[in-house]
Amino acid sequence: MKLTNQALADLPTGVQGPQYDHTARDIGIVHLGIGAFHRCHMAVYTDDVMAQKSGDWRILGVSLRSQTISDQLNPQDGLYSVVIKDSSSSTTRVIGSVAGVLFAPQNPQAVIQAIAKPSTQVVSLTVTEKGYCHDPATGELNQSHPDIQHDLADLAHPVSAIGYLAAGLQARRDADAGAITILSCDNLPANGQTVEKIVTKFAGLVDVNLVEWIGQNVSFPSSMVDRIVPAMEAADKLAFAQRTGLDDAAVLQTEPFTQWVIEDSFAGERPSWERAGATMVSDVAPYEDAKLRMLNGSHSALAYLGYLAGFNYVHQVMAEPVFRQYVDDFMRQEAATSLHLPTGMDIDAYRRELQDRYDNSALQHRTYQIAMDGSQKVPQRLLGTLRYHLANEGPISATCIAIAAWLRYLKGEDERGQPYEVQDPMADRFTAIFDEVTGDPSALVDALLQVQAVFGQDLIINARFTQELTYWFTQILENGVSETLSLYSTQ
Ligand code: CS2
Repeated sequence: MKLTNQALADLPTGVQGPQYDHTARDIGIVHLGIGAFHRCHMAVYTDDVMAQKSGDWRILGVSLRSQTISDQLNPQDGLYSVVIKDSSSSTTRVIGSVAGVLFAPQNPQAVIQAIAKPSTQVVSLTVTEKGYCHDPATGELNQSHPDIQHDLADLAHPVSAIGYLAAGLQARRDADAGAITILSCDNLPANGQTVEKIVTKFAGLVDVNLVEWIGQNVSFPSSMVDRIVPAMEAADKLAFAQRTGLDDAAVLQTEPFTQWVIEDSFAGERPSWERAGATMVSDVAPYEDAKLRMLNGSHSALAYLGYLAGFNYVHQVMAEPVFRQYVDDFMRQEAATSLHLPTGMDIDAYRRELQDRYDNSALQHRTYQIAMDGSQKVPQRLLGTLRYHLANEGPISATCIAIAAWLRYLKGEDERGQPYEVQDPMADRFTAIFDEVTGDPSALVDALLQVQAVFGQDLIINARFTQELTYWFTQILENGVSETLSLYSTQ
């Protein structure tokens, strides 16, 4: 049975449909980058709110690059199933909050007009770190980014999320459609301020008056988002269809855990997400830093070390004692101690909970998936921790091992000599460095640290850091990850 509005009356046992008449609700949110994460996170919170309360908060999804999602969701009336799994149980629900999906390249004006529509109160984003077209080390707009260059020249047909936001806000101003909130839900520090800075900078380059209008009419709250959502594979979809008899091209799977901390500064209306478990605060920064350094930092460490050593999934890496101990040390001794914690947060309990989440073998979360786009992730996941301890003479070995593993991963060949594609917007630059630099490992480290968009200017001149990093990079290169972690554990 194909999943559509009609099928809801007759869902298989064990699959729960929306608990409200979703077809009677209108759109109040435009979401840029409607991938798996958004559909297991904000769309679920919004679905929960609408089940409890009236309000027109359905989401119009926008896909900026891939037509797959619109092709999957539109024939299903926007409906999709979410399977929530841990090692012992699994529950399935159908989400009704997504009204449909626009494939942006097919009709850019439709996206711009949707942002300009008075009933749209929130434009949210999950476009991943690289979607901000910024310099990861500084958070500033990268004006030479090809997508930004394109959008500066032709804002009627944008290609970047930043271009769409600027064009949409311009149209909204011209239509006198009132205040609006831009809500970033990506794993970036101060994501609200970051997108504000980037959009405002871009706006100033195309339409000076727009900058003033944005200042008066648009708010950019920050938010911390958390839920592990592995990419769905064909085999998983097939297994779902066989188990339930439901034909759902857009089914997703995720973990039970979910968290959303939102800065409560909205320019217009918003759904009461707190009713669905979101936490509204005045300052998200302590939550965001804790999540980025503890979860995402350890995730990236596990991904690079684990992938190089031949592990496909996070739970497999966690099952190896020497890796598990390393991750525990990384979090306990270096990430946790670098933080200014949110009031009342029990960081030890948080660490243990993260380890339990990584152990979830039902998720099948690929190390290769997390390893993607390191140049955009490493600064906020690892370098903040590093800089803190360099300034305070704290421990840096575990963080240096994680950075060394990333640099080694950029070689594009694992420890068994198997080549793989390094998926990263800066991959060409890294490949050229590995091709051109010969000599001892320190020459490679030196060349890689010169990539200022990642490392800034301060780290390459810090002798404590360069020596420690070179030491661990050489160990990993010459002796492999497992031996390196064993060596680390004896220190
Ligand atoms: C992961 C994140 O792929 C990655 O880089 O670290 O997507 C992670 O699963 C989420 O941030 C969890 O909230």
